[in-house]
Amino acid sequence: MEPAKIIEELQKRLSMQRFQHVLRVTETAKSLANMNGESIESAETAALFHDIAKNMDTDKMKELLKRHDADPLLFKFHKELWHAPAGAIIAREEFGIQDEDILNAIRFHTTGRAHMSKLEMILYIADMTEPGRDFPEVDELRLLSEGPLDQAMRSCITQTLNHLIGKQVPVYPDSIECYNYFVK
Ligand code: DGI
Ligand code: FE
Ligand code: FE
Ligand code: FE
Repeated sequence: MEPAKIIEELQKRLSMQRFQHVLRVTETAKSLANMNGESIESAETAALFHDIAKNMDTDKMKELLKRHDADPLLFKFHKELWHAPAGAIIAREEFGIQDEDILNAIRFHTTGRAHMSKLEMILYIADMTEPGRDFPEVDELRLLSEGPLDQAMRSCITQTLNHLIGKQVPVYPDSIECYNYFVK
């Protein structure tokens, strides 16, 4: 799908701040794809769609997920986790994206998971290290993102888990499985 068409649609659905984040993630993801011999076009499509459901009404998002047989466990966790699988559904149903790797990158961009593909890692790392992100550890993660993807991913998911545990919020099983997979 033409990036310009997706961008037009994003502007209708997202706040200006969120839209700008998506553009920065997209540039970061394309650069990571280029460095790692992965399809730049796939990285661009996955990144453009990744937060498309971020500003969606919570009840509508829940309804959409239920209609598409999402894992009921999701609803026992914070609604922050819902926009990722909802985004994958929207990309497929409304925009005709069929590439499973792209859809999985969108679906797992918030939690990560075990056995992530290169594209999935690229989107996760890009989302976390885009130039607008500002937390104490981000510069180290940016440096690591210039090296092997699995090593950068290990540090990113460790940072996420540390952050969640520091806040004493529940950690979704996919996030824990992701951590276990990458530290092994
Ligand atoms: O949508 P973004 O803000 O660009 O970033 P994101 O989709 O990676 O993360 C959204 C939020 O989800 C972020 O505040 C961290 C949180 N999160 C990630 N993994 C988990 C989680 N929250 C809980 N409760 N459990 C998780 O496993
Ligand atoms: Fe997100
Ligand atoms: Fe993220
Ligand atoms: Fe994001």
